Amino acid sequence: MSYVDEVLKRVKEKNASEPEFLQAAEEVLESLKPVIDANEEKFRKEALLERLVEPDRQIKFRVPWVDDKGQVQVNTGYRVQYNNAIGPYKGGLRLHPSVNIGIIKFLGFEQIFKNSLTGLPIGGGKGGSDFDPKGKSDREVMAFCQSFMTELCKYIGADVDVPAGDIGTGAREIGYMFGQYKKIKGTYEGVLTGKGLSYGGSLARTEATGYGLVYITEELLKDHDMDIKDKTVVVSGAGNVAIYAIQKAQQLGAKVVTCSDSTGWIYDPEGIDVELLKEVKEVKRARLTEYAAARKSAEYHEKKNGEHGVWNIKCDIALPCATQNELDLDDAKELVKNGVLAVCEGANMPTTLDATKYLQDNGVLFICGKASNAGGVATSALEMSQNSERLSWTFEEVDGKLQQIMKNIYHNISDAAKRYDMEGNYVAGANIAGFEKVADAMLAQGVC
Ligand code: NDP
Ligand code: 2IT
Repeated sequence: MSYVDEVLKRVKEKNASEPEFLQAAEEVLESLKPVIDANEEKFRKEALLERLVEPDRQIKFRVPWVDDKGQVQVNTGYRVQYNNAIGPYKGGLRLHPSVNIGIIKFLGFEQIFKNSLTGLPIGGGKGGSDFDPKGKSDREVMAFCQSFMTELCKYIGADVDVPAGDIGTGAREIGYMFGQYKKIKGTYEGVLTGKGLSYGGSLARTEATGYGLVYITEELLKDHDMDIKDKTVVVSGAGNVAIYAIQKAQQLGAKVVTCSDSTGWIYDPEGIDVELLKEVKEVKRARLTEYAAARKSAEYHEKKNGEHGVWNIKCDIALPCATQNELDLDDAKELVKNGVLAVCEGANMPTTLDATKYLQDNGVLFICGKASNAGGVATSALEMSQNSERLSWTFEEVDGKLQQIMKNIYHNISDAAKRYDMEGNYVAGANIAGFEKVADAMLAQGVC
């Protein structure tokens, strides 16, 4: 049995109750086969893959807090510090009722390769809690965040591990967590990214993931003699990534006709009104029914079981920006039937493995999240640089660096795929290019 198959078999036996982690591990290890096969003896002796799939440590803790009725609530908090071969652990905090250790591990594992692809010195980690911020008062969210940070602060630091936002964690939550860290530790340091602009945040971090996604999509199309201008785009999600992907795609002349949230989706043939969407989601924290109520051209569709809505709309480009496994094989078939040219992932692992294969087999240009959504964490690393030098760069400066980083990522993953005779396979290219730097650093640092 090959070294990769051997390790995959063991990973499956050891982590049978963690389907999302297994999915991520399978995708990465399978596509590393040509690289590993070429160095099999050395990598096996060094147990490189065994060390890569096992996190440095997993921290799990109780998060007690008091709700507005005076009732004590208890959630579970997690931080998985996966790999710090190339820099301090870096990755977001997800607050969603579906969070469990398998989900945090899949996200942390992906983060290792994504962070490597940015070209910046950041290792991989992820955390979060099964806390649901939806429907909670600001005071309840603050109580949760303070309790969460009271424990988490023991394990993080500007040179150790630097968390940030993810699903359910935005500027409000980061602010409460930063305040609590500062109060307990007594130091003012860049321990979190995605901070507000008045206390060390970076301009363009809010926009970075969505903008970066569109920049890499543009570069992909350009490389295939196409242009994003006048293309019809479908987007899923209506959160941080989706909103700024819609905004940038529209600025570049595309027409974005959908968005979605956890309860329903919008089809707006005249193009999504991004200012209205921001008002509904960022200011009111309301459902998309409010968008439809305020906009004549918009149709609202309630989400039905097993149906993902937006992928049935005819488009040139699809940008999944909500959550994992939201685009399955049926959706991929529908997209191909409707002539989709490119699918680029804004979310982490939104496309199932069989859907990915179907899209690739049918000639659709496909970039996986660890490359295409890396603009967020890359800009977080730029926030860390600004904090270290105690300076703030202009929006144009940060946005310019982001554009260059996304272009570099595209060309690096494209070149890596070509080097292993898999031209156009950007999934393999991303995994290989991300892996090479981490593997080199791990081998140089000895057995640790
Ligand atoms: P937000 O919480 O801002 O938005 C998530 C959006 O997805 C919401 O509109 C939410 O609906 C919708 N959604 C639909 N179904 C689900 C579900 N089952 N679970 C959770 N959300 C659902 O998160 P982000 O925009 O920050 O993140 C979106 C994706 O992008 C995630 O996969 C995240 O890991 C990834 N990502 C985020 C980065 C960042 O910088 N924020 C960077 C790189 C990747 P509703 O409004 O009803 O909650
Ligand atoms: O998935 C991701 O890359 C993020 N949620 C952003 C992480 C970060 O540290 O900015």
